[in-house]
Amino acid sequence: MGGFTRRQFLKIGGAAAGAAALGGGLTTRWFGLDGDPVDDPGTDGDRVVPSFCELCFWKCGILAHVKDGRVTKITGNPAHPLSRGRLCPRGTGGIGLLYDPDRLKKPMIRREKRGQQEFQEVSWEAALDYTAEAMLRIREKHGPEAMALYSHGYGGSWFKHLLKAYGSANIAAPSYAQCRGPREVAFQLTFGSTVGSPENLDLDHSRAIALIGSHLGENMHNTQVQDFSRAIDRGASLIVVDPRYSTAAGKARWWLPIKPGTDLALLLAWMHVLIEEGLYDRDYVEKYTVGFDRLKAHVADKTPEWAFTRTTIRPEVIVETARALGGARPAALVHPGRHVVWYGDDTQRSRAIAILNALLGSWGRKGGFFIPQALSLPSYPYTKYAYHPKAPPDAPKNSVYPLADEVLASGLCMASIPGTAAYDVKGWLVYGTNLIQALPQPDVVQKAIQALDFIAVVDVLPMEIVGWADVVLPEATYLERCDEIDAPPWREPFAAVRQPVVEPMYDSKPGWWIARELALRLGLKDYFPWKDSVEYAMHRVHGAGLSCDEMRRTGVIRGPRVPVYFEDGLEPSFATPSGKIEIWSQRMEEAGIGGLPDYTPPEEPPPGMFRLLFGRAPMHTFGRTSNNRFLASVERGNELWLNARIATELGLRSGEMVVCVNQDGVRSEPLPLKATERIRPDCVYLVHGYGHDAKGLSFARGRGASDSRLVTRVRVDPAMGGTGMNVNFVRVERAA
Ligand SMILES: Nc1nc2c(c(=O)[nH]1)N[C@H]1C(S)=C(S)[C@@H](COP(=O)(O)OP(=O)(O)OC[C@H]3O[C@@H](n4cnc5c(=O)[nH]c(N)nc54)[C@H](O)[C@@H]3O)O[C@H]1N2
Ligand SMILES: Nc1nc2c(c(=O)[nH]1)N[C@H]1C(S)=C(S)[C@@H](COP(=O)(O)OP(=O)(O)OC[C@H]3O[C@@H](n4cnc5c(=O)[nH]c(N)nc54)[C@H](O)[C@@H]3O)O[C@H]1N2
Ligand code: SF4
Ligand SMILES: [Mo]
Repeated sequence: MGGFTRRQFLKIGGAAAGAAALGGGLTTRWFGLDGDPVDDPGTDGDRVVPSFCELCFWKCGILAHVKDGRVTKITGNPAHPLSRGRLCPRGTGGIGLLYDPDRLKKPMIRREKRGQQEFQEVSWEAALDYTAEAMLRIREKHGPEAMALYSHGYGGSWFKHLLKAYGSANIAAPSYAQCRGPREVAFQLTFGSTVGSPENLDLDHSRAIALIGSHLGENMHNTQVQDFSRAIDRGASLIVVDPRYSTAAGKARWWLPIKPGTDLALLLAWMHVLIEEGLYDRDYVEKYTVGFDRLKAHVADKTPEWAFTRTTIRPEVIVETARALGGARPAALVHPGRHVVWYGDDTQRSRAIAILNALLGSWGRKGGFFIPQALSLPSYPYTKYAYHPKAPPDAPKNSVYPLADEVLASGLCMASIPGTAAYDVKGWLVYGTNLIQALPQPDVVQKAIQALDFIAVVDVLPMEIVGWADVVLPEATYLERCDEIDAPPWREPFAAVRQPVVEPMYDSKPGWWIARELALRLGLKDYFPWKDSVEYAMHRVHGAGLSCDEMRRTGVIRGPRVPVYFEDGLEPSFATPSGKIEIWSQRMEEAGIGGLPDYTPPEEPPPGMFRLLFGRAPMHTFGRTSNNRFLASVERGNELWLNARIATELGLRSGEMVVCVNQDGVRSEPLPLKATERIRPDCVYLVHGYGHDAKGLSFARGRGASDSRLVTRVRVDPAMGGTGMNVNFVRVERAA
């Protein structure tokens, strides 16, 4: 399938000839979203099946075009509010996953020592019996809580249900403590509501937007990038704060190449200017917030000059950008980011962002944060879980991280090393997460896995984690199965269905089937009373009084529009202890972290070393798409960004192969150098998700370098246990 040019590639899945454009905009194209949105995508296939995407976790509505039993192209469903007739490049590339020749094809059981990647193909019968027996043994010997589920991705719902029925609440995903946890905790503390996914950002109507690292356009969440592009086309002022000149910085009025790890100083100085110059929303602050006076005193000395010495951003730029935000309020938005586990003070930085938005009066306002609304679907009338699960080994009750409101993937991993936590975790069921690349500190992860009694992996590809499994359960891809209904809170309520487009290939099975078969073997039949997931999903749709036929025909049902802004009559309410927006947080104060965010300076890189930073590439989702030949035709590997002047000093040239060696002596795989003015001299940058060493990834293996390997240190957030990962330093050497 190789050999697409970027241009040809971007046409794929885009507008059919003559399709009606709904207002394209130059910037969406510049960011690489596919063609014009279409009303009627047309098809040269036999049929078109609506469903939703799983190439990332945004879940855009898709139309899968099928000819002679094969999926020929995937386009955006015009009726679906998260795609509006468009997909990001990855979404169109789902075919590359479906027809990936390296897919897991049969259940397998480990033959050699754990981690040697040697397996024997077995029947489903044998694999399921083996798994169920191991789970029963663990429950009998150690209690149900000794079994943990790691689950990322939408098909995981069946396994979560299974594990709760089995008796364990130890269910985690790296998308919390390794991703957006601090943000969710901070917004919950401040506004009484998380930002969630998809985020409730009204970028579409914003007149000023500040991005703190969030590299929209490389971070390609479809609707968000569409809205962002529209705001730029309409002339919104864009402020990009990033040590690296990101794709978004290329569209910005101000690029603030901040010294990594010092954002809190900038955020406090912005507050200082907004308050000092009376640019904040006085009415809003008076009516809806508590703690403003304390904040005012707190930031009185956080002048732009003070911040300059920490951030290296010139005072006049700090003042100008603060005025741009203040002048556009309430249609002004400081983006809360998504992957925010950077330096260990991340809940505090996210709180500072939340407070800034409160000063701008943007929560609940047009051009700020809309208040999302969900379509209510009754849950399936299951038997109640008959369990009193033990708190996770590092749960709030055990008081390790007082404000964690989800189980920590890193915590469960730690607890698998015997004797390190309140109790030991002995078994892992891993669904849709490549923990080897997703969790920090590879040596800890390996030690944990080696100590387990049992590990089973449900995946679609032979990723690194699969190589560590005792038993491998090959799942059918999202194009071959039905999952839970998707009805997230959003700008307008909706519910969408995922339905099989084609039959499962090889001997792969849908997750619902695997979970149900395990349940039958675990004596949990009552918890899976339905015949299949379609019956389950349609039961919920029908229960909400919606038409199952319409749902299956169009893929999505949209509820009535309801007010999502305070100015449209939505009654402001904040689910915080005070019932107001908490600028000063009693809970943070009581946790000993401080009721208001405080700046602490980051550790400096040792001489000759650079801070290691990483992020996303528009064509890829982490490492899960690097074996996708369709997507890799555009981006084949990663490069190491290094400041051009530093490269010259080191005698290194663009294009030559280099390796990174971190503070603990860990070496990366070789990768090409990108010497560029677009990054500060004190850090280096690479795209996450490369450097695969799994034997079965015949395409991705050996391409590029893995940042995960170099993240041997973390700084843990004392509020919620997030693992700050931007705290590693590397030397750059010419590859041998
Ligand atoms: N194409 C694509 N899109 C994706 C994903 C994907 O895999 N592929 N993944 C999705 C997921 S799960 C997530 S969580 C998001 C992540 O996307 P974001 O939340 O946007 O990611 P971050 O890792 O926070 O941002 C990386 C950027 O932060 C900058 N940065 C690093 N350190 C600092 C610092 O100290 N200060 C500042 N101001 N900037 C800094 C880096 O230079 C880089 O540009 O992307 C989502 N979108
Ligand atoms: N060093 C470093 N670590 C990071 C990050 C980073 O930038 N750098 N980013 C962090 C962030 S923001 C996040 S959200 C996490 C994400 O980390 P993960 O949760 O690991 O996400 P993915 O890398 O998408 O892993 C997806 C896994 O699911 C499999 N998969 C794909 N589709 C299906 C399916 O339909 N069914 C099943 N059963 N499996 C499927 C893939 O083959 C792959 O093994 O990683 C975090 N960890
Ligand atoms: S943002 Fe892209 S990859 Fe993610 S769900 Fe939407 S189309 Fe799929
Ligand atoms: Mo993430």
